Amino acid sequence: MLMKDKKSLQQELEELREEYSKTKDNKATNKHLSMIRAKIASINKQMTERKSAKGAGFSVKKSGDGVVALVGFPNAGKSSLLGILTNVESKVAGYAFTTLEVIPGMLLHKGANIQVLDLPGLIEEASSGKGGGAKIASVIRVTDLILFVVDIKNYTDLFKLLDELDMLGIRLNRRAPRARIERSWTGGINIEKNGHSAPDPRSVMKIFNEFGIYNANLILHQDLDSDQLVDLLSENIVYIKGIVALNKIDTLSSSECEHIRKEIVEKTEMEVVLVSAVEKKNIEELKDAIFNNLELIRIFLKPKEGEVDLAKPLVVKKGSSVFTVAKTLHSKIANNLRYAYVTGKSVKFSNQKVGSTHVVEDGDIVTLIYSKT
Ligand SMILES: Nc1nc2c(ncn2[C@@H]2O[C@H](COP(=O)(O)OP(=O)(O)O)[C@@H](O)[C@H]2O)c(=O)[nH]1
Ligand SMILES: [Mg+2]
Repeated sequence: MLMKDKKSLQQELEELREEYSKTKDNKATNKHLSMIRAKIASINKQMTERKSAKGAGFSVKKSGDGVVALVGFPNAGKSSLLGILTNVESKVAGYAFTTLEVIPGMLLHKGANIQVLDLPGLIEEASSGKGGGAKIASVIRVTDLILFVVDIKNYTDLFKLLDELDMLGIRLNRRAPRARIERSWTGGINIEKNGHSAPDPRSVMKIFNEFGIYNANLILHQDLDSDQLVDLLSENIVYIKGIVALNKIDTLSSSECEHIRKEIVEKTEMEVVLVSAVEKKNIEELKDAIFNNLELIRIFLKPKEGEVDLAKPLVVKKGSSVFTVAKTLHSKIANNLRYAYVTGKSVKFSNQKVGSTHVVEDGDIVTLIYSKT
C-alpha cells in the first residue's frame, strides 16, 4: 500500500465519498459499492493510524452503570434534554466555537447511575471531514449507547447522521462479524467457509488486496457479506447500540408525529421515543428506553433474616450471575459465596436455592449466603 501524503488522502476520501453517494443513488451493483467502501475504509484506517501515532486522543472518564452520548445536529434539543434528564444545568449556548467540549450529567433512574454526555460540535467536526472521524469514534468507543436527538420537523437529518456515522465506521445495533483473518506469507487468499456463505472468491481477493493483503486465510464462523468483510479488515469499526429521541413533538400534530415515528422505525429499525423537552413530554418513557437499552436490570437484596430492601436496588448488567451480584457488593462476599436464595422471574418457585453461576433477571429478590471468615 502506497503511503500518500495527508492532503491527497483527504482529497481521495472526499472523492470516494461523493462517488459512493452517487452510486448509491443510482442503485448500482452491490459489488461496486463494496469496493468503494473498502477503499474508504482503507483510507480511514491509514488516517486513523497516523492520528494515533501523533497521540491526538480524546477521552472521557467512564463512571456509573452506563454511558449515553447525545448525538444530533445543532438546535435539535440536546442541551435541553440533558438538562431535563440529568442533575446538571448545561449551558444551552456558548460552545459553538470551542473545538470539542463534553458536558456530562448524571441520570438517576430505577436505581441506576447513568452518565449522559452532551457532545456539542461533534457532528459539525465529523461532517467537515477534518479528522472529526477519529474524534467521534474515540468518544463513541467509551459509550454504551447513542441517543440520537432529532428535531421532528427536520427528521430527515437523522438519515444524514446515520450515513455519516456509517462512513466513520460506526455500526449501530449490529454485532461484530464472527470471522477471523490469519495472515500468511504465501498461498494467496483462501476462505474456510465452515458451511457458511461468503462473497465470490474474486470479490474476496479484490477486497483483501485493497487493504494491501495478498496472502491470508479467512475463517468464517457465520455468513459473511462484502460489507462485513470490509469491516473485518478495517479493524477500527465500532459496534454500538442506538435509539432515537424525536424531539419537539409540540410543534406538530400527534398524527403527523406518529407517521414520522413509523417511517423512522421502518427505515432504521431503531427504537424511537417521541418527546418534547420544552413541554417535558414522555421524559419518563425516554428514561426507561435508555435504561432498557443499556441492558441493565435491578436486583433487590434480602438479608437472611430480615426484609427485602425495595427502595435501593442493585443495578447490574443483563445476563449477570449471582456471583456478579455478590461481587458488585463486595469482592469478599463473592469470594466466600456458597449459594443464594432467589425469588422472581429467573426461578420456578419462591426462595429457590441456586448456585453462584445462576443468571438473575430484572426484579429478582436475592439472598446471598456466604461464609464469614
Ligand atoms: N418547541 C420546542 N423547542 C425546543 C424543544 N427542545 C428544545 N427546543 C428549543 O430548540 C432550541 C435549541 O435547543 P438546544 O437544547 O440548545 O439544542 P442543541 O443545540 O441540540 O443543544 C432552543 O431554543 C430550545 O428552546 C422542544 O421540545 N420543543
Ligand atoms: Mg447544545
